[in-house]
Amino acid sequence: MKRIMVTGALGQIGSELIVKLREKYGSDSVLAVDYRVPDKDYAGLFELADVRDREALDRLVTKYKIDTIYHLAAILSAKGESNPQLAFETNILGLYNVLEVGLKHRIERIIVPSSIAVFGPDAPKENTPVEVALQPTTMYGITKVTGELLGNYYYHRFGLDVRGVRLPGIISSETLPGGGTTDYAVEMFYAAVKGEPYVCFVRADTVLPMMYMPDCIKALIQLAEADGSNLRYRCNYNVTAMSFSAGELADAIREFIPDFVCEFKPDHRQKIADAWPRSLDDSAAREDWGWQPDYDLKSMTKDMIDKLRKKLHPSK
Ligand code: NAD
Ligand code: AKB
Repeated sequence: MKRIMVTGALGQIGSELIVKLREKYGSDSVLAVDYRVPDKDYAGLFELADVRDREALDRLVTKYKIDTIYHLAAILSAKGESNPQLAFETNILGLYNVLEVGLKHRIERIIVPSSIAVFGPDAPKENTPVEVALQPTTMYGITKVTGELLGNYYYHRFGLDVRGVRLPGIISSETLPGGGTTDYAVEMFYAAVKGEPYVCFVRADTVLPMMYMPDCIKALIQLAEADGSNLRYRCNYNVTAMSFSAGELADAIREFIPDFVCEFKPDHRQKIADAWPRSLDDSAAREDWGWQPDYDLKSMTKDMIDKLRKKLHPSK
């Protein structure tokens, strides 16, 4: 029986990853951990812990005999720029604690998502390769580069099986995003389905790589289960599904909700978006562990709108 712990389990990705892992491995095999108190109707194993507290993590790994950790607890790009010290402590010290506890208990596998935020403004914008100089200009990006390097180090130095993908912006209907630069893509859908206008915080011509949540969950679990001997990289696989501009997203939504009104008023987050790639080369993930996304802009837009209509207007 697998014994999986997911940190940051109440977040945008964690809340949906937990459901999939529980379907796959059984409810009793998956422990959700976060430092926020869940809703009172939260179902399944849950423990409160701060990833900056190594002893707390150690206690949980011992108590539940954990063999696999999906480490998702983090502070994302926009929130990280408003509190860089918190981003450093959470993302770097939190990961260091997870790796040290993993090493102490000889955990079988640790999965740590990285991000397109590892790339800086000097990296090629189109079809950005895995191996390129990483010179991020945000604290979030700096913590993500450090996370990749630490994961690689623990693998090569200690044989700890750490793996990770560089995720693009993730779009989902279940849990709102937690303070990133790509949040506009999710917020646009919510506004459109509520029948409200939306003021987008990046320019209409801002293009970023994106992915729908079912593909994100698929990528994380597929990499976790991949044959390690096929992996050329450990913590820095590029993965992507689609690239579109903020204006193209508004147009795609208008195919289903024709009267949706979207204005574009860039704020401080424009600079972060401008420093990131417009598209990624994810051929290594496709070759090494069979990565293949299921959703494109059109199929994602339809599914997002169907799901949000049911969630926000259940009686219609
Ligand atoms: P999120 O902000 O939605 O959720 C993070 C969760 O971590 C929250 O529930 C928060 O309460 C928890 N958390 C924060 N600090 C903590 C601490 N000290 N101790 C315990 N829990 C803590 O983030 P997400 O979007 O679910 O991202 C998960 C991972 O995926 C992160 O590593 C992020 O960098 C990466 N990622 C996300 C995206 C995206 O678009 N969502 C894109 C690229 C990479
Ligand atoms: C963010 O915008 O910070 C995240 C990410 C791409 O890492 N969504």
